[in-house]
Amino acid sequence: MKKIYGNTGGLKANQLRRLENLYRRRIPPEYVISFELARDIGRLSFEIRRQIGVLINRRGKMIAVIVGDHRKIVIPDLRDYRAAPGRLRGLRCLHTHLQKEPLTRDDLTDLALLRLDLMGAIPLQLEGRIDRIYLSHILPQRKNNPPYVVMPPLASSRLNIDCLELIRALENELAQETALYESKDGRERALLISVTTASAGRARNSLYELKQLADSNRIAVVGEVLQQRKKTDAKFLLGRGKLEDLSLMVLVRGVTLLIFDQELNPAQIRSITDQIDIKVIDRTQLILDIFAQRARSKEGKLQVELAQLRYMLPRLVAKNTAMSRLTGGIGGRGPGETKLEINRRRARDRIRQLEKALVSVRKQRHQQKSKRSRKGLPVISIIGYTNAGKSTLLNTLTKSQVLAERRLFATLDPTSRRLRFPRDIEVIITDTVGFIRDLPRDLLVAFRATLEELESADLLLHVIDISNPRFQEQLESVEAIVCDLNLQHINVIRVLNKLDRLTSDRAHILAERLHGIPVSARTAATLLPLIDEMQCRIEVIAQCRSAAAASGTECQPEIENECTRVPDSGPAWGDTIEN
Ligand SMILES: Nc1nc2c(ncn2[C@@H]2O[C@H](COP(=O)(O)OP(=O)(O)OP(=O)(O)O)[C@@H](O)[C@H]2O)c(=O)[nH]1
Ligand SMILES: [Mg+2]
Repeated sequence: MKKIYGNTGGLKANQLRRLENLYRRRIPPEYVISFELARDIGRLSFEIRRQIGVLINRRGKMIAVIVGDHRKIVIPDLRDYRAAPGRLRGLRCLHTHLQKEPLTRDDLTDLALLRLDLMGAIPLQLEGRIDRIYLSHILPQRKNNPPYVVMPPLASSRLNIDCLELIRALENELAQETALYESKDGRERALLISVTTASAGRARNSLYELKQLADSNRIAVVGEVLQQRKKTDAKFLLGRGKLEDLSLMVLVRGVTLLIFDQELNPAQIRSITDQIDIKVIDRTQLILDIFAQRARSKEGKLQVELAQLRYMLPRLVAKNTAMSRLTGGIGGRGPGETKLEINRRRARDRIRQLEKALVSVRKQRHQQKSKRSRKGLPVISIIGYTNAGKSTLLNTLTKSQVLAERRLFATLDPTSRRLRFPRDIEVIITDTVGFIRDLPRDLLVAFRATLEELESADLLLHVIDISNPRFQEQLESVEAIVCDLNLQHINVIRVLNKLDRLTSDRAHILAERLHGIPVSARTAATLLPLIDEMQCRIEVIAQCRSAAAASGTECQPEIENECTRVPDSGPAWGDTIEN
């Protein structure tokens, strides 16, 4: 027995049988629907006073028979008929309209959202007779608004419209359009979306950072959508109209992934994926994914997988299909071994397993750490927003070759180097993972190894990229994380980096305002005032320590900003260095 979808309650046995018989009908490929079929559906629909809809594939086979109410039908889940990027669904929908009305807004929205080949309405005339059909199709041209056209009404005697040819022509046009956006390298093609109550400026800045994160993850960004709302809707993040636009962009630009700048709750993810059949992730998941790819140490890898699973667990909705879309990770990379079809129970088991594994890895690390001697050398840790130039600073200071790149989170695992100051003081200097605004809590925990190193630092160098228009916000984020990690008792020098990108006046003003030392981490000569300052602070700390050791008390050097001075003639200020 074939399933009749929708509102079949109260129908008589013979009506149900006639509905079921519709599955036996075949439509010749050149016809949008045969006159006989349209006529029979019309009669039955008139009789039961409900709309009747049919979904027909390109071979003219009946895929679904749907019964609605007097105003609408609800198209069933079409996930088994996935549309490839840049293609239509391969199904057309035709349904009756009892009030003789032409295509409604809902019909056209469904056409666009579901990427149907065609959407048609069969208005019923007197006694359920039919005399015409309204048809519409997607119009795959850029800058086209709305994204569909309604064709002139078709007389019921002229339903031979070379239907298959029409659909093929549409898809060809679509393919040409998509080719404009196509990337041949198999990268994910993402649309970045921000739905926000924040100011446009703030939202744009945030989207810009999201783009950098996507770039860092080798994702091709094919478009950005910003929607400002008075207040956000807990259930539907986006309005239906916006979803419709998105759906078309997905279609035309061959988008494979939607990335939201805002954290999505499970209901929101569901409401989006119910409408657009595509992988959806948010900023946190993007960051987690970057970390998953870059983590090198065993502990780092375990931590990131744990963070990913913990983040996803509440988002694993009951439906299996949605799960696979959510947990696929980017580019089909699932977290660790657990690939696509992961379910809650397995996720929980894996979480427990990871937690256990971590305990033992940590134990080992602590044992090794106690073996590794620092010979009592003072430790300076470089911290700062991602991409601020921390690794570059470490390299220039210690003449080493730590990876420094124009991508976010180039560094994940900490690196330590020895550094000897001119006044013959030796220190250990460590480079750390970069911070970022709204760093997911689980990730902070994930980098405990790095962050534990920070706890034992004697001095923090907070590197700030003052050439970045958002440096103030970044500085505040880093300081908030420093407080969060309980590190505020450690002495900090603010290092104002990339001064080569600023005029010397501007650098001077910022140095005064922020009580920091301007440098260009790429150029050794600009680091002299910083080295001076570091030496000065370390000396004070060393003195304090030896005094404390002698008296058996704890060393609490009160040197906050004591040594900080703005160099009046820093070398090479304002010199431009090639990027
Ligand atoms: N113009 C200029 N660019 C710089 C300077 N210092 C670093 N950069 C560039 O900034 C980018 C990021 O530098 P990194 O040293 O990798 O930054 P990071 O803070 O270690 O970044 P993550 O490890 O990703 O958190 C690289 O392209 C550097 O070449 C500078 O003084 N001037
Ligand atoms: Mg780095």
